[in-house]
Amino acid sequence: MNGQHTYQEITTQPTAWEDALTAFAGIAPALKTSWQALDANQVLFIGCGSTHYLSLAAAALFQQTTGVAARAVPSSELLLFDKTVVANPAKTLLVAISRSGTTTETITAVSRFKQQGGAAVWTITCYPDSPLAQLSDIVLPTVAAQEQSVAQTRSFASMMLMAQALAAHLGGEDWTVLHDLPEYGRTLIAHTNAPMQALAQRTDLTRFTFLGSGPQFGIASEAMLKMTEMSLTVAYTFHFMEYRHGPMSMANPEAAIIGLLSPNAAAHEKQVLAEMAANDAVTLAIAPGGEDIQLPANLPAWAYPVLYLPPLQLLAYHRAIAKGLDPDNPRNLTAVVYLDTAAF
Ligand code: F1P
Repeated sequence: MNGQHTYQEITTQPTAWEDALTAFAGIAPALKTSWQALDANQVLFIGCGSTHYLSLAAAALFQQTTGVAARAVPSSELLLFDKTVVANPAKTLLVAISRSGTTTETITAVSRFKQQGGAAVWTITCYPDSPLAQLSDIVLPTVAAQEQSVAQTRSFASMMLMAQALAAHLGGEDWTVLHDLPEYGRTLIAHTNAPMQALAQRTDLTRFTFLGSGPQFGIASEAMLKMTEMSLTVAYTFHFMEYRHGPMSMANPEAAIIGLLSPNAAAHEKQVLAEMAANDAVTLAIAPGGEDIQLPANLPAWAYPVLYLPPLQLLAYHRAIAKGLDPDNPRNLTAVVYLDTAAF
């Protein structure tokens, strides 16, 4: 049956989330001590594909909670344009995110950063014995999230949750609030599977646009990549307020516009969706405390990013199945991209 690994990995992911939080609890004290000793003035998050998009969300959260400048770039940017992304390696913490821990661009970028005197390298990965982990000063492991499917689902969510715990903890917040999320995840999967299948099966919808801002932009980007990888459907990502500046020319009855509403800018974000619905686009809001897909209300902002993922992953999965495709083996893709390191 098509997509059996993907479906199983999406629907069981809250258990992997619990494993990630258990692992985090074991290393939380050392992380705080190492962070304080580093005295970094920049934190750079890197990854490739899905894990680049994870890095975008992680960097936004990290700066928001710690007040330290944080940004995210694809591993290839650090590799090929290092002077555009790192001002002072000796004051920079590099956080590498990689499901496999074997992606050539990420490993090579980390090695180069260390050669340049980078202050420290921390890695979030599903494989704590991987080559990337061996290059790192600290590893944040999400072992239970290892998966068979090429498309990242529970691995992404578990690594995202690890990044959320890291941002909260180093920002002086009570990260243990996150222990409530696996149960919220189970409820979301149970409640959204059928409506996401119905939306995915709408053959009148030919394009999917995902809108997100702040930490949600990285999650919206991952939703776009899942829809692209798994179902070969045209998908776009924009910051909410950017959609009016050109892309909304595509808002019409063939367009599905999925808004990842934030805890703190929802009024502005809802207005964008309302304008697109007025152009006869099909809109759907995933929102803390309300709208079409309801997330729990009153959580701290840094708790939300992982919660948007289950419905968005289910949407992409069901779209692939509706098109007779196998999301376990997306066309042209392999689980890891290996390149000739001699080329760099
Ligand atoms: C990075 C990556 C994935 C992508 C595909 C190919 O892998 O680009 O993000 O979805 O599976 O590899 P990793 O460094 O996170 O293992």
